[in-house]
Amino acid sequence: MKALIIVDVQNDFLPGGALAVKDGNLIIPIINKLQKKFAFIVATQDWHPGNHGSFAANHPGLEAGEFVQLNGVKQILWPIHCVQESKGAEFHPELERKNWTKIFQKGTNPLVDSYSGFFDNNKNGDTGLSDFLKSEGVREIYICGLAADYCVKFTVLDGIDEGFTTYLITDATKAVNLKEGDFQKALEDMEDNGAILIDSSSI
Ligand code: VGL
Ligand code: ZN
Repeated sequence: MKALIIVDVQNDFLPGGALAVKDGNLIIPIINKLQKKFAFIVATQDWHPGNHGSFAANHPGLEAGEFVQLNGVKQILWPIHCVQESKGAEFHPELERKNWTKIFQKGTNPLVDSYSGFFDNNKNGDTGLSDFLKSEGVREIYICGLAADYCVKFTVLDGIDEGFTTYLITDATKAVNLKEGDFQKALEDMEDNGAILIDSSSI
């Protein structure tokens, strides 16, 4: 069976949000249309406590875009975003949610960031997504959402590692692009590791 995984389509990653992805809103109608093609849909939600170690504000003297060591892992600092129960952490109101089977929250441990919807960045914490998909008989996963060069990419890479046939829906994702070319580089990383790049029109 195939599943659609919608990654982090939350207010803070959309125009006007704390960590806005340019044109992120343009993928919402594409994702809503895609959802009609899937009987099995899950979503991930970036869900940080206020004291999260990835927030620049929690490292006095440092700014977003700078790096720290967080529990032995190199961590880029972000503006405060997707704080649990905040408006910014909510899914965009135009995102259709009525057919979702389950939501997987990530980034809840203040000591480690979690880009992937499967595991946190040091691969200790497990959201349960892999076991859940496997227990439901899912073998192929189709991934879309935000952001292509962070959470989408790492969800794709872990999906491949977990043995799923993994598709990245290229027109249903947008990148943060901290550096020019990051989107293209993320696409290449995913493809080099075995992801199948596909346009939503061919699903
Ligand atoms: C994300 C940066 C920090 C994402 C989450 O969803 O791509 N990026 N937290
Ligand atoms: Zn985050």
